[in-house]
Amino acid sequence: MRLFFALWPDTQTQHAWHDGLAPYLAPLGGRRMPSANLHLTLAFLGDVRGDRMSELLRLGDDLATDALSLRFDHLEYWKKPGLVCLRTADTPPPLARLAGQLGTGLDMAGFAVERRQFKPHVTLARDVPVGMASLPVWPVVEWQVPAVALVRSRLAAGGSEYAVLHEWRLG
Ligand code: 3AM
Repeated sequence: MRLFFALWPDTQTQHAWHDGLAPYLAPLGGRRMPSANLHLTLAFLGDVRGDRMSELLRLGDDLATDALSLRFDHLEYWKKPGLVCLRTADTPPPLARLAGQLGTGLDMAGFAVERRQFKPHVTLARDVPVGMASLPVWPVVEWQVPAVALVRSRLAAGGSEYAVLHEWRLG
């Protein structure tokens, strides 16, 4: 199964982002992500054998669970993947620590994780033909992160479907 670790919003927050940011996205075209899919990926694992689940759960149990709040202040268009995402102004130290701890843990356990620089983002739309360099969001979106989640991704006809398999509460 295809798995990833993510910061996972509660349903109300997903709806607030989806509806609140609609006016910014409407003129750009592309394919809006449904509200239930909105999340911030920490580490994408790809296909994982079912018998390795317990290792991932143990790894999650060892993560720091300090309170984490994020401040998203702009949208970015990433030309190559053709996506528009919600971005934080910077990577706050507790988020860098969490992503680093997760990356190291996965590495040590022998999971193949990406070496690309971690750029915290929430994907809002895909297949966006033409975008913009950066678009400020006002008022800024403040988020008290409720949980880290281990999520399963399934490719369906209408796009990816996500199911949260386990959550670790923060704060
Ligand atoms: O947070 P977003 O939506 O940008 O793009 C996929 C999505 O990220 C990403 O993992 C998240 C859940 O599917 N993803 C999918 N395949 C990937 C890959 N091969 C990938 N990230 C890195 N490498």
